[in-house]
Amino acid sequence: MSSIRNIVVLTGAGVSAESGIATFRGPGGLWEGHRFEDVCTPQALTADPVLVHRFYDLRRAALGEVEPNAAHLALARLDRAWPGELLIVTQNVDDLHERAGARRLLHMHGELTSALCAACGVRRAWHAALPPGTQCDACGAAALRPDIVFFGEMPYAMERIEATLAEADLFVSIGTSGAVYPAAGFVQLAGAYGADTLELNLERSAGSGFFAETRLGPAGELVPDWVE
Ligand code: BJW
Repeated sequence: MSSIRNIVVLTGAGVSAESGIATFRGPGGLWEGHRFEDVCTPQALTADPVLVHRFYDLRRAALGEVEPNAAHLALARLDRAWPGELLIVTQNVDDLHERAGARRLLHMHGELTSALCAACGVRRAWHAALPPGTQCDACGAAALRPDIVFFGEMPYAMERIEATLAEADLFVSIGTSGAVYPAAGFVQLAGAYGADTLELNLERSAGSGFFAETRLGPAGELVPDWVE
């Protein structure tokens, strides 16, 4: 990595799989039992707030039963040790990267441990279940909702992510199927700006053909090997 200074790492559900959090599109995926259209759109939240809140309450509660794995810990070590620019962009809404110690981290699809006011945009910590209908204490104009980027909503920090990709020397994608945009397009963007591109995934993904190199295997083995 001698000529590399700026690194962008994109992580997906596969990085948390070995911690026991189900991925979205694999067997036993999170959507089983719930059509994701029923829980992951703004329309679903309006139509059935109790169902949507319960879905995220259960997932939030489950965070207490999982721990960061070797992949999260290796990325946190990289974050602490890397002297150049580094940004870990996670699509995951769990808190395992930060619990492993990563600091240069951005949650582009929101966070289970955060609540969002749809009226004023304030975000606040959400550790215990808040009943549907709990009003925003900052503006009082709307009910707090899970701080999750639903389909059709703009992911967080897109300008910053795109600017960072433009400066990247290396883009590394870990444990994501490449099925959901705009994250699925980051490899092409980074490549077009001249970054080297590496994919670490259990199996070939929808975007594998866009990477200069793909290494296949579990993140808990591949990520420490790459970092060390
Ligand atoms: C392992 C492993 C191990 C397993 N080790 N690996 C038509 C064409 C193009 C786009 C669209 C379209 N129609 C609609 C759209 C846009 C839409 C979209 O992409 N839809 C697709 C379904 C087609 N996107 C959006 O709506 C986004 N917003 C948007 O586009 O705004 C407009 C915009 C315009 C211009 C610029 C920017 C924006 C919002 C997307 C929000 C996604 N939200 C979710 C739900 C979060 C809440 C929740 O958790 O409940 O985010 S969906 C879900 O998918 C979640 C994930 O972050 C995301 C990605 O999934 P991920 O992480 O890749 O998981 P999996 O399960 O798919 O894959 C896991 C991988 O790991 C697999 O490859 C395994 O092999 C691997 N693996 N074990 C290593 N041990």
